[in-house]
Formats: sequence, C-alpha cells, structure tokens
Amino acid sequence: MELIFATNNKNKVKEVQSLLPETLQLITLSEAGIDVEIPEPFETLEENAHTKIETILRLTYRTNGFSEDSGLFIPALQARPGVHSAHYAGPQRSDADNIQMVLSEMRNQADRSAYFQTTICLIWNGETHFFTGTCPGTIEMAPRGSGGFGYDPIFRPDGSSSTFGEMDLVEKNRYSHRKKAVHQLIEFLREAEKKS
Ligand code: ITT
Repeated sequence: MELIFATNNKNKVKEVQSLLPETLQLITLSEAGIDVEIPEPFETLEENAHTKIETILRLTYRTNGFSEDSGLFIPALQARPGVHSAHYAGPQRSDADNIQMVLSEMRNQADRSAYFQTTICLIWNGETHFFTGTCPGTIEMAPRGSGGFGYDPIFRPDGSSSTFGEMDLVEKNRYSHRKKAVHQLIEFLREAEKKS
C-alpha cells in the first residue's frame, strides 16, 4: 500500500517511518517531486492538517494520503505556542529561538505542565479521518539533550526523568504523541485492507 505523507518536516518523516509496517510505503513530498510551502492558516490542528493533505492530493493527482499538524500546548501560557509552534519566535522557524522564547515566558510560572498533541488527517478513498495523540509532560528549566527536534530538549514526558532531547527514537516512541496517533492510523488501515 502506498500513501503520500504531506509534510516538509524530515524529522516527522523519520519518526512516522519508524512506526509503520513494511507493507506500508510512504511517499514523501520530495519523492513526489513537490516543493511547496504548505499553508497552515487555521487555529486548530484539525483544520491545518486537513488543508495540508487536501492541497497535496490536489497537486499530485492522488486519492489517498495523510498529513499531520502538531504542537506544544502550555496551560500557563494560555495554550501557546500551540498551532504556532513551528514559528513561535518568528518566521525564521528556528528551534533554538522557539525554545528560548518558551523558557523566557515560563521563567516565573509555577505550573510547568505542558502537552504535545498531534492530529493526523487521512484522506482515504474520498473520506476524511482524524487521529489524535497526546503526550503530557513538563517544561524543564533549561534544555537537556540534542536528540529529536523542535522543543524536545525542554520537554520531559510524564513517567520519565529524561527529556525527549535525551532519548533516542525508540525511547521517544514509548511516550510520543505522534506514536499514539500513528498507531490509530495503522489500525484504521489494517481494518480497511481487511474489508477490501
Ligand atoms: P509540516 O507542516 O510540513 O508538516 P512543520 O514543522 O511546519 O512541518 P507543524 O506546523 O505541525 O509542522 O509544526 C509542528 C511544530 O511543533 C514543530 O515544528 C515543532 O516545533 C513542534 N513539535 C511538534 N512535534 C514535536 C515533537 O515530537 N518534538 C518536538 N517538537 C515538536
């Protein structure tokens, strides 16, 4: 089975690829010959994910594929950076700048709880399906580790003493929001294959 994954984020591709069975072949945007800024104009993960995959299916003349929109949500910051996580500190989309911005906004906050959320939008034979995964945790006082991407060095998932930045991919996948959403996607595709 072939599915296009509508993302320009290579780290997302690596993480999702590591979770999929061999029978599921991911087509990346570069493999499809597509090089575009994918629009993310909305204030919800669902709407952004939906518009990303719709745009890419239109451009590739394909029927089936998925995208994901994700972000870090911090209750003490009224759920920021949220859907704006990728460019929180500005259009340069720098992980280091985004981390510094969050740490400075969190300097005097007693509540350091946070969660990552991923929403996958699958368009499958003309129907739209959403799968969401959440990972609760804590914003650390300073970055730790150089693994992963985005806010990984400052996010410690509940149940671990390490930040995502200190984990390898296998370890991150034990906790990750993305893993939870991808597992639902895999289950859906298994059922769909059985029915076909
Ligand atoms: P596409 O839209 O092309 O998929 P993107 O990086 O712009 O790629 P999003 O708009 O979904 O993706 O932004 C998600 C941002 O949230 C991402 O750039 C990181 O800053 C952050 N993020 C999401 N998942 C994360 C994770 O597992 N670890 C660390 N940061 C993460």
